[in-house]
Amino acid sequence: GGENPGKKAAGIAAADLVKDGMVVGLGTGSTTAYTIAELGRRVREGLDIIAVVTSYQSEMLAIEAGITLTTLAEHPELDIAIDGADQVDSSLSTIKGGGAAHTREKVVSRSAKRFVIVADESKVSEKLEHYVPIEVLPYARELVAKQVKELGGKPELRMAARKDGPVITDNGNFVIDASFGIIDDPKEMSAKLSQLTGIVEHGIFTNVDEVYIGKKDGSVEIRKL
Ligand code: DER
Repeated sequence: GGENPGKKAAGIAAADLVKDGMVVGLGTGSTTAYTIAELGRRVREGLDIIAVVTSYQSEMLAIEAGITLTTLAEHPELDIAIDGADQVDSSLSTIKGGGAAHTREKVVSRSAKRFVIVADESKVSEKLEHYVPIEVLPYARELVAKQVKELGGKPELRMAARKDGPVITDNGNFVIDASFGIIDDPKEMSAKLSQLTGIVEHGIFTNVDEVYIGKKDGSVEIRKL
């Protein structure tokens, strides 16, 4: 709860990348929420854009902001995608999925010419060590857990906070959070996780073009590959 000056600064700054005529991918989470609100303000002042969302959360925020929505089917090529992160390392490799939205987020990020992460400085780490969210078919949850253990990870089925039982994603699946400790080679880990049988998508993103890092004092550091 409460405003986070770093998230707000990063989220608003990234809105400057969105120009008239663009088709924008809108990510999920509390940092991107600032971007969505800012884009809504600029749309009211005449900015001409349409957007594709990545979750019910971003859809509700975009509708509230008055941003015209379209679908990925109608606009498979996006000009830019802006999204949050759980952790970003020094090579801009990123872990996402804290909001259980990473499957559509990854589809949108891969559909965009430019993929920008917005985050406060608490998300930045030399190496990735945050657990890796994995969207799994409920039917395959035990098989995925076993395979995660075989990779040296510790799997934990994500239970809901305000619903009995597990979190259910916007796609109707479960999430297993896999702790691996420090991930020295995110590309290698990403490839290994993509091989697992029964997963829908994992939360390691190695396709980030730039990161807007918001600081407590409201300043923003931009890191590019
Ligand atoms: O699920 C995600 O990857 C979201 O982008 C989310 O984890 C970002 O978190 P935030 O609320 O701190 O922006």
